[in-house]
Amino acid sequence: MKLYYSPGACSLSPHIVALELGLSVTPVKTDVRAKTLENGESFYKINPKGQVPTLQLDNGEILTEGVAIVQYMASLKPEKKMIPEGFAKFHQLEWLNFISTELHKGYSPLFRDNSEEVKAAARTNLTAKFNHLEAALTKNTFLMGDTFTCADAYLFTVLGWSGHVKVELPKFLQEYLGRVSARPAVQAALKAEGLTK
Ligand SMILES: N[C@@H](CCC(=O)N[C@@H](CS)C(=O)NCC(=O)O)C(=O)O
Repeated sequence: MKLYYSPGACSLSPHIVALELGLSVTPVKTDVRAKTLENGESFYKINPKGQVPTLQLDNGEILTEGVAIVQYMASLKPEKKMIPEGFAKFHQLEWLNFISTELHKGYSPLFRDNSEEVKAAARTNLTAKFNHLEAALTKNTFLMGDTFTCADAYLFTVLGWSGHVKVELPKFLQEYLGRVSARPAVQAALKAEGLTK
């Protein structure tokens, strides 16, 4: 499989999941602004949306949308329990959707050429959304309890943008980032994307 990624972008989430699962995935660096690959080919040919993450299966089939990609990956190695069993599966989906629609897209205005007023409103909005994470992350090691799941890979990825766009993280989230970043697969994904040495 190939995973089209841009260093540090939301594609870091499936990159972490792939390494946690021990899947054989080749990362393909993509310029999401120019919409090109390193060999000069148009990225639109792979994904007409022009967005990472994009997964290409060995049979050529394409899967887009980070939430779908991480669930597909986790389904290949059910024994790793990165998708919980029973009703907890839907609670993880609840988190993935919250991270995607409320947090990930809540950071988006901060990466654009917006006025300081718009950016300040985005920061206020995110700070309010962080409150919804507090009960889970002060009680548990990870979002779903003691087991690291796909939702943690995604949450770690989006919270990791905070320093770059001047979003202040409460202490419980700083501690959570510390716990997640200590994982060997997370360190390996950061290194593979050239984000750490
Ligand atoms: N709905 C998509 C959004 C993916 C997305 O926003 N990707 C960003 C990087 S974090 C990107 O490719 N941006 C370039 C663009 O939208 O043109 C998903 O959840 O996978």
